Parts: sequence; C-alpha cells; structure tokens
Amino acid sequence: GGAVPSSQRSSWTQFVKAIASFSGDLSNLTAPPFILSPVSLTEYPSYWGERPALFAAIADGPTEEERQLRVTRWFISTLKGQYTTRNDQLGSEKKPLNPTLGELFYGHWPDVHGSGEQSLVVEQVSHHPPITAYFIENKSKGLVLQGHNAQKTSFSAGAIIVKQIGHAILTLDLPSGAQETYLITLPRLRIDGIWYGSPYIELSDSSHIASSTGFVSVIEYKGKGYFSGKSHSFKASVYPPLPGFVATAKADPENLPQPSTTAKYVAEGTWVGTSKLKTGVPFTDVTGPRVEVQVADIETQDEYESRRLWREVARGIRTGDFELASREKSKIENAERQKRKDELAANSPWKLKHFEHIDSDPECLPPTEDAYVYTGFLAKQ
Ligand code: 0T9
Repeated sequence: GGAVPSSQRSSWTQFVKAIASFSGDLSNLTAPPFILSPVSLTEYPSYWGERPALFAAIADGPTEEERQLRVTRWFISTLKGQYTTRNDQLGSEKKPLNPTLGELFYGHWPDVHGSGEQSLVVEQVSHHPPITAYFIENKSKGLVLQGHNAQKTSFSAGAIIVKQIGHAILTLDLPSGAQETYLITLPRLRIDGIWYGSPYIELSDSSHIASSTGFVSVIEYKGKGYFSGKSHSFKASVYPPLPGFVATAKADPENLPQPSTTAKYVAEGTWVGTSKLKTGVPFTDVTGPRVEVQVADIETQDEYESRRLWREVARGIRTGDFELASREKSKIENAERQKRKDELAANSPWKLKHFEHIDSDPECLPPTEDAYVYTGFLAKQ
C-alpha cells in the first residue's frame, strides 16, 4: 500500500494477516510504528464534549419534542470528532494506545458563552477486554452523560467491522425537579483502507436515542452511493411517543418499533458537514471548530493519568524514536502484569476509583449488558 513506509511493508502485511485471521480484541496485536497513535483510548470520550454549546442548549429546550431534537442534533454533531479526528490530525485512522486498568483521564471545558462549565472523568474499568467508562457533566444545566465503551471486532471483505458494545445515558434534571433520560446507542464502524495502510472509518447500520418522554430518534448511517450519495451520510427520524409503545430509556434498543411513516421530523445530510430537515430548515452544521478539552499540566498529574502514564511512549511515537516507544510501552505492560499477579497473591483485586460495576444494566432491557455507574469525584480536589 502507498501509505506504508517501505521499511514497514512486511510488518504491515503480517499485521493485516493477523487481523484477518482473528476476531475479538485487536488491542493486543503488535502493529508497525507508522500506524500507532500517541493517544490512549481513555482520551476518546472527550469527543462527546466538544460541542459544549449544543450540549448545554438541550437543557433550554422548551418542550419534550424540542429537547429530543436538540439531543439528536448534539449527538450527530459529535460524530465528526469521534470518527474523523485521527484522519484530520494524523493523516489516517491510527491504533490508539491500549489503556491500563485504572488509567484515568480528567478534563474540562471552561464556560465561555454562559452555557456553563463542562467536566469529564474517564476511567479504564477493564483491561481484558478493554472497557472505558466516562462521565461528562454540565452542572449548571443539570446535564449528565454517562457511558461505557467496548468493541467487538471482526474482519470482512478487507475491512475491520467494529460492533460497539455499551451505550450512553443522558440525564437532564429539569427546574421542576423532574428528570428526563435518553438512552443513546452507538453505530457500527467499518474500517476501510486497511490494505493501503490508510485506514478510515465509515459508519453503518443505525443507532437510537430513546427518551423517557416517549420520543425516539432513529439514526441510519450510509456511505458513498446511498441517501445523498456522499460518504458519511445519515438520515435521522424523530418519532413522537407512539400509541401502544411506551418508549422509556429502558427500551430495548434492538426491539424498538420500526415505524416508517410516522416520523415527525426527518433530517438528512452528512455528519461531517451539514444536514437539513425535510422542510429545508438547517439541522446540523459541524463545519465550525470543535472545542477541545482542557487537561492539567502533565507535571501536576498523578502517575495513573493517561498523559503522564504514556508520556515517554507518546514522545517516542511523536518523534519517530520507536525504540524508546517500545521500551517504555514494555515497562508499563510489565508493571501491569506484576500488579495483577501481586493482587491475585494478596487476594485483593484492583478497586475502581470513580465507577461501580453493575452486572446487568437496570437502564437497559433486556438487562444483559454490564453497566458502570459513576460514584463520584473522590480522587482529586
Ligand atoms: C469510542 C471510537 C472508538 C472508541 C474507537 C475501533 C478502534 C477502537 C475504538 C469506537 C469512541 O467514542 C469512538 C473511535 C475510533 C475507534 C477505533 C478505530 C480503530 O481502528 C480502533 C481499533 C481497535 C484499531 O486500532 C484497529 C487497528 C488499526 C491498525 C486500524 C487503524
């Protein structure tokens, strides 16, 4: 492939073969240096927070219907950051650093336009398989987004197919004291361009936003040749509460009704550019800048905070000193293995810092998925 440095061709071929003959957890496969990102997966939840004004605006929606539209607009507006940032900043999709158990990432977005400060807490809650839990809050608006992420990967026709496990729950505390919840499920990913060494993500299938108000949004994702014909296209349909169907946030996302003609609003466009409602009214526009999360100085971070922990590995990757990167990565991994052994011997398993593990998620029906519930910000401050 054209994007693969000639010295890394054979290791890339080997890597691709390993992916192709393997499904499950790709995070452990050793990849050639050119495809490594200096950023840990614990930083990725910050993409949820990069449209603070749209997030805050949810709370100011005057009706249930308007709030459903605003949640849908905000959600779609985060997709560009989530799925194209590495291409924009690093030239292609890259393999993130595989977080260690207990790795932490803290950040905040200062209040700039009077829409309130946003804060972020991320914790790696499992190493095998990798699971990342996150908590984002805009206190002044009564908004909290909580969720966790894991992936099931497979290989099909030259592409990596990623099924996202986990979901996000948005809660809004209204001034009346009432609370609304929105269960947000996640799209499927298809990573193409693997053979050429220039991977990029396309979204496929659909995801949902089911609210305790009864409103449901169904977002369908298509690549080139569908809907508008463009890459990164979507069609979002917003349904009012349907007679005979009580859509609470506990609705089973796999078994939502599939009403075809009853949508109250339909928006179409691309999640990397703009979209419009069927009426012609503009719906989303992500051509403007994102607001990046602010993070404490590495010097003041704890040893388990992501940028502190991976500092030398990241430096190696950024400066092309891959010997440094690999030596430092081994150090971290060996220390991890030792820690797990010690814990086993002492019969004292690792304790999570900010999240509590719940075997089956009470917010989800059927309650088959695990959940991680935020327990507070006890570590710093
Ligand atoms: C949650 C996001 C997720 C994490 C990443 C699949 C992927 C790990 C998970 C789903 C975020 O909210 C959104 C964006 C990108 C996703 C990553 C893209 C990716 O390639 C990795 C996987 C594990 C790999 O690194 C595959 C090998 C690599 C060489 C392909 C570039």
